[in-house]
Amino acid sequence: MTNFIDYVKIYCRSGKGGAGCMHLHRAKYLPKGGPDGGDGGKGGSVILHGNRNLWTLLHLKYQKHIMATDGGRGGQSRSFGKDGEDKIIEVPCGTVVYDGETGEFICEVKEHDERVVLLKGGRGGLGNWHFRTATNQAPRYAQPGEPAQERTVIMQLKVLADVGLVGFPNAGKSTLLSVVSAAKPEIADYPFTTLTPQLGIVSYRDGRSFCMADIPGIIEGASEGKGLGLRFLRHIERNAVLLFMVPATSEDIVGEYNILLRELENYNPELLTKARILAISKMDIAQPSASPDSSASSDFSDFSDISEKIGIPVLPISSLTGEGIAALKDALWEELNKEQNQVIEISHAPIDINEPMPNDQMVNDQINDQMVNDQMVNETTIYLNEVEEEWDLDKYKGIGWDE
Ligand SMILES: Nc1nc2c(ncn2[C@@H]2O[C@H](COP(=O)(O)OP(=O)(O)OP(=O)(O)O)[C@@H](O)[C@H]2O)c(=O)[nH]1
Ligand SMILES: [Mg+2]
Repeated sequence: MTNFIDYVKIYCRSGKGGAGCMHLHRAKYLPKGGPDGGDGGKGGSVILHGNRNLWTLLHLKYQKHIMATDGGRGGQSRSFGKDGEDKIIEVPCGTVVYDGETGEFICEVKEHDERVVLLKGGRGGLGNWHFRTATNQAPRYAQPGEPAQERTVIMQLKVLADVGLVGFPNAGKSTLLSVVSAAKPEIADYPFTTLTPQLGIVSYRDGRSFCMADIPGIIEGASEGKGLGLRFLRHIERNAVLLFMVPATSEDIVGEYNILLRELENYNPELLTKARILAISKMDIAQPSASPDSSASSDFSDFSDISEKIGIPVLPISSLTGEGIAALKDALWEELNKEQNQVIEISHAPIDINEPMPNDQMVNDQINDQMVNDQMVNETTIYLNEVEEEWDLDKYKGIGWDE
């Protein structure tokens, strides 16, 4: 569980453009050879690149700075400066980028191989050769390069899955994932067993399959930060269908369902536009209810009254005995293939930048132990030791750029 990182904060900077060259050609027999200063090179850009082989932002965890290189200066004899090198950041599909200072949404990378320019490199300045005119045959100025762009960004991973599991701790979410897919999530009889989202591929009939995400349990108040809920709620933003889960042993199934629904709504009201199914889990240990007004039905196979009340399909299941699992898969598959459920777009509300670096408190220690000797740390050390070059526009004073 320790290596799932879905939140990183990184300072990024593109390369500035190289300055154009101011040079007047002189040779023994050509004392007034004219201007021949070449152009500066383009600064490197910082580019995000979607990579479906990545499932977390772990590889960026220790990366505090990512900087593309500057363009080279132009030279005499109209020689061009070298272009700066782009910095490509490999990210898992589903990475959303926010401004680290304002929390505003900047961009997202959804598909494999998708490239998004996060910060553009500065253009190189023109050499003085470009500025020769009939009236000014020896221009003594050249353009400076365009400045670099810099920004501190927060990257969040929002897992892309077809079905997201929503339920209180201990509802049996991980157990379900373990029986419908090859995933091996931790399962135990205490709340908050699952601390990080897990994905599993559920194989369906005829070689078809869909992806299911198990997220940590949600409790009342999760949308305000209670429990582990809030920081993981974003992982269901991208799901097409939400599978709610309430154990059959619950005293008030509808009540629990409504609490979960309210938490999602508080977090992002758009979540309620997604298709929902309610699975009543642990049917094998359910007891017939004596009290007639309890929501737990005395006839176990019939949850139509609940279904009617909440307006979504309700299916009883037991991960232990396998009861109802096939029917549940059918229902999920049906929902996934409905036209209106295809679109899983959702707008990314600005984030609260004061939210503590989520995984830090929880997983930091384990990760530190695990990775101190890891190459990733060594790589970062280089970054941290790198001396930041002062970049100062004063040296271009009086020439070129419109001030
Ligand atoms: N009898 C029975 N027990 C179940 C069933 N499904 C899950 N359990 C038990 O319920 C307990 C909790 O299951 P988990 O799958 O870990 O629950 P979870 O919803 O993932 O819980 P968190 O990760 O803490 O949110 C475990 O002891 C499971 O063995 C079921 O269908 N029948
Ligand atoms: Mg779990």
